[in-house]
Amino acid sequence: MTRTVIRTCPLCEATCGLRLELDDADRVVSVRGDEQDVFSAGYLCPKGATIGELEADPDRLTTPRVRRGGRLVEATWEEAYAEVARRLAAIQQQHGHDAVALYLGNPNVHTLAGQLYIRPLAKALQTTNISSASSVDQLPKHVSCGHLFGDPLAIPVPDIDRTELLVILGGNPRVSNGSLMTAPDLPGRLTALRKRGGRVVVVDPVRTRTAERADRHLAIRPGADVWLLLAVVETLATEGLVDPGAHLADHLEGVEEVLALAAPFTPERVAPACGLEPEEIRWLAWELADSPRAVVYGRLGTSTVPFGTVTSWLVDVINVLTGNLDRPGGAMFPKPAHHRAQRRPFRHARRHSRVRGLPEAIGELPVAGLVDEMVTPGQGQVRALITVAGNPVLSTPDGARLDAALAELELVVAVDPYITATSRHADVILPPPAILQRAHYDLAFSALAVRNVANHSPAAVPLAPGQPDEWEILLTLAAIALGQEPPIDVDAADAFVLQQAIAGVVADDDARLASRDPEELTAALARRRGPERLLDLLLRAGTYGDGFGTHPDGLSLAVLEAHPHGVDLGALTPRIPEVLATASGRITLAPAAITVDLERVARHLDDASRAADVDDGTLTLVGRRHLRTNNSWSHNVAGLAKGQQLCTLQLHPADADARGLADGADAVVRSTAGEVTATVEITDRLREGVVSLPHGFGHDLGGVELSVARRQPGVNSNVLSPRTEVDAVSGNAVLNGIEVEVARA
Ligand SMILES: Nc1nc2c(c(=O)[nH]1)N[C@H]1C(S)=C(S)[C@@H](COP(=O)(O)OP(=O)(O)OC[C@H]3O[C@@H](n4cnc5c(=O)[nH]c(N)nc54)[C@H](O)[C@@H]3O)O[C@H]1N2
Ligand SMILES: Nc1nc2c(c(=O)[nH]1)N[C@H]1C(S)=C(S)[C@@H](COP(=O)(O)OP(=O)(O)OC[C@H]3O[C@@H](n4cnc5c(=O)[nH]c(N)nc54)[C@H](O)[C@@H]3O)O[C@H]1N2
Ligand code: SF4
Ligand SMILES: [Mo]
Repeated sequence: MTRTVIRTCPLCEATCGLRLELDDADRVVSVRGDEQDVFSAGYLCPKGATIGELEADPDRLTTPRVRRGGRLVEATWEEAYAEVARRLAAIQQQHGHDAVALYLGNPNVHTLAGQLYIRPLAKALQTTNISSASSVDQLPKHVSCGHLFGDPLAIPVPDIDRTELLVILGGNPRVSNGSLMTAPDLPGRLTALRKRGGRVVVVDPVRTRTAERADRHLAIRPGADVWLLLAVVETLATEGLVDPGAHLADHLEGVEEVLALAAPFTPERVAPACGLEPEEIRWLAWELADSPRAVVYGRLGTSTVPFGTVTSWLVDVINVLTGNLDRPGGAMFPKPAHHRAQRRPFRHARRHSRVRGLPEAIGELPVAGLVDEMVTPGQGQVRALITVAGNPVLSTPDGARLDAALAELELVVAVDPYITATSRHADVILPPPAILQRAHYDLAFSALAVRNVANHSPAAVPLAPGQPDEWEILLTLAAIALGQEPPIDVDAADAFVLQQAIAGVVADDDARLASRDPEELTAALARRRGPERLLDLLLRAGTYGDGFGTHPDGLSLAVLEAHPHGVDLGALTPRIPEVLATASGRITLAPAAITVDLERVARHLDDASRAADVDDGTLTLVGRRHLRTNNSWSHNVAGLAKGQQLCTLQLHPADADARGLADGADAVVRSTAGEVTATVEITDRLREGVVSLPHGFGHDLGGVELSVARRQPGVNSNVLSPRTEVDAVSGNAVLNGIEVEVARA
């Protein structure tokens, strides 16, 4: 006998609906795309298709590990928590709270535990040393939107289903399935866009899958988008093409200032540094101005670069100047179902990291500075690290140095299902349950989706007796961090979290539950616990919510449970007035915190223009993703690995020739940070002078327990990323556009 389970795939931002068949032992026997899913309509990628294999992976931990005599041995939950309590308290007492750092990895944005219970843990730790995968990813976008719109989470997304021109910079959605743009079946949506007469332009040093199926590909030099976009603004200004539209008239300031700032960046001046023709740049500006509905979209290749924040800002500046912000077919703000607290005007750099003075943003410090906090003695030196769903040794800059620093820490605790390059250093590993054992709702991605959608997946498989859910692990750690002795009363801790959440919604004038009686709400939520109870509250308090009775047709978790394929809340609608949280109440198009960096932008332009004329033998390294990978943790799924070597150093034929490198040969790649030896793959997809290596590999370090991944371990590309190279405004790591030398091994 099998049973059918409908749930959302949590593996990437696309949020596809899955239709799983489970046997009597709760094993996944088949996976299909859920054709009735209101958003994904049956789409499925290879990762979703192999989710059963991931769930059944024998290397996935189901019980904690504790280090005894140098080895990570199995332990009970009681033993593991006791070990954390004993050692954490000692470090906090002796060295203070900042001695314990917290690193939060990418899957936290894909779990309810990560979205709802990290904050209590972070607060309980009382440390300023909090970093996350955001600062090797989209932090510049949070900072630019924070300054533009007053809210770092107000990120406009391309209205891909209605646009007529989509300009993609530094993104490869046909492979990544989209990011900061939740849209299941992006390949299908891009094809549909072109079928209805729309066009896709891709700006990327590599002829990616997305680029080869686009109407035009501009093979820019890595890191040069900032100049390209400034020249687009300059062209719009000099040719009288600036027209933000009447809909923004009362909500916008700083246009003239931006135009003045862009004036020096003419297409002629920036073209050599961009590696493009001035006419190509003008063409792009004209197309954006001419198309009735157009949108510029920038992703990883515009973010993990030296001018990540300025570039991310310019993307939205151009959407504003061409009249495409907050308009159908342009860049629009999703309206998710859950309640979000009202924001005060965004501020960043409220404090700085101890050693390198890197700025705080969205409550965290850039992870590029973490290793320095560990190895530099002094008050506040980091002596312990807690990772939750992260693998910073493979994902963050200067991986080898971080790896060495982790080995020296007094305590490492990893909340992770695997023994990875990072968690191999752990003294205690606390494994979360499998995906199907947990409830799932996309709090993060419903706020980035190209349609307003709500979709909940209850747990499909029970937890084992005594096995905690991930939110219980996080709350237990929080209580331990506050000095409580395990066993921890998780329900009591959770009651406190709920009271805080209720206090937040009743105090919010805009929430459906403003001024309601907290006790009444608590009573109404009594039959649930944990993240589902919080989620129910947030849904009922949200703009589509039932308000606990005031809007009987509104949403609640019960409504979503009755709609396993999701609830479609419609196409995106204009909503700029309610989005804006700036001090002036307007879009601040020329925020000083960002424009201050333009002086550096100009200086680097002159350097880059000069460098464009000389060939000093160095190459520029960029990253890439593959349809069958998910950062560092998909490589243990045999059905995805399929024996094919994915971690190759791609090189243009001319660059390979110049170095006497043949396809399949070993090449040494060297940067100022380190060196790796990788297998050469020659391809003319790359712009000459550019080489590419994917990240997330390097699974052959001692102690890593990933038996499938170890067979094709690949190399850690982040050994090459210098931790000293960051986007100055946000502190985000530079992972694309790294200078390297390549030679025969
Ligand atoms: N050179 C280079 N470096 C990059 C990038 C690049 O393009 N180039 N990309 C960057 C980007 S965009 C990102 S987001 C980061 C990712 O950086 P990280 O988040 O640090 O790395 P991941 O590989 O996503 O590791 C996720 C970890 O979480 C564990 N995990 C999976 N599911 C769960 C769960 O439900 N709960 C818990 N507790 N753990 C879980 C996995 O076993 C794995 O160890 O890497 C960045 N690094
Ligand atoms: N299959 C798969 N899907 C994934 C992931 C995965 O690991 N595998 N990871 C997920 C995560 S965490 C994220 S954040 C997203 C990322 O989603 P995307 O940003 O769409 O993915 P990338 O493939 O990293 O695309 C970055 C592109 O930028 C280009 N690039 C590099 N430098 C520059 C530059 O200076 N300028 C320009 N214009 N382009 C440049 C690269 O050649 C590359 O094509 O993908 C998500 N989806
Ligand atoms: S595209 Fe993303 S969400 Fe959809 S099946 Fe693949 S991994 Fe899952
Ligand atoms: Mo990411």
